Amino acid sequence: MRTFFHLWLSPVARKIRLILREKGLDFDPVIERVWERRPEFMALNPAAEVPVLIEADGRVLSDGTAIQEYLEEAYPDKPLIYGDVHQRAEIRRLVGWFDQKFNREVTANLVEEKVGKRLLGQGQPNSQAMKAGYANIHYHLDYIAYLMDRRRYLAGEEFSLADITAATHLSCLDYLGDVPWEGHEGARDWYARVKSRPSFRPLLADRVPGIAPVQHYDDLDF
Ligand SMILES: N[C@@H](CCC(=O)N[C@@H](CS)C(=O)NCC(=O)O)C(=O)O
Repeated sequence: MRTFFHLWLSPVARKIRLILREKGLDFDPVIERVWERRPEFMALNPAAEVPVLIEADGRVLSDGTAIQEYLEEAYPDKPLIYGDVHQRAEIRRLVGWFDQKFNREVTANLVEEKVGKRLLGQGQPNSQAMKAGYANIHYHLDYIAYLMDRRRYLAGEEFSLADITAATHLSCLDYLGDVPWEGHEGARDWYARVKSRPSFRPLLADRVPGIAPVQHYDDLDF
C-alpha cells in the first residue's frame, strides 16, 4: 500500500490526493505536522515539506510538481494531461497559472497568512497581505468564468489537471469562507461540478484542528 504524507489545507498535497483518486490508486493518508521536524520525515524529504508519497515498493517521491508528473507517466491509463501537444501545453499553462500566479496573489496572502503562520508558529497574519488576497481573487474568478463561457472544463472539453489544480486552491480558501462566490456564478458552477466528483469527498471531510470550516464547505448544492 502507498503512504501519502499531507496537511489539511495544503493545495499541492490536496492536488496529489485528487490525482491518486482520479487514477484509482489506493493510498494511506497520513497527516505530517511538518513544524515538528520529525527526523524520520526529514529523512524522506530534507525540504521538510508535504507532499511526500511512498510507493508500495518503498520508493519515495517528494515535491508536488515532480509527483504529479511522475503519476502521469507511471499511471497513464486515466490521463489528466490529455490530448495533443497543444492541448497538453494549455493544461500545463493553467496548472502553472494556479500553482504560481494564483498561489502568489491569493493563496499565500490568505491561507498561508491565516492558517500556515498559525500552525508554523510564525506570528500574526499580515493585514496588508490579506487585503491584497481579497482584492486579487476577483480577477481570478472572472478568468475562470471567462474560460467557462468558452469550454466545458478549464483547459478544454475534458476534466484535467488544470481543474484539479484550480479547485484545490479554491477549496482551501473556501474552507475559510474566503471565496466571494456571489457575483461569480460562472466560477461557482464550475467549482460545484468539480466538488461533486467522488475524488473530492475526502477533501470535504478534512477538518483543521481548532479551525471550523464555513457552513457551505461540504455542501454539494451550495
Ligand atoms: N515546492 C513544494 C512546496 C510544498 C509546500 O510549500 N508545502 C508546504 C505545505 S503547503 C509545507 O510543507 N510547508 C512546511 C514549511 O514551510 O515548513 C512542492 O510543490 O511540493
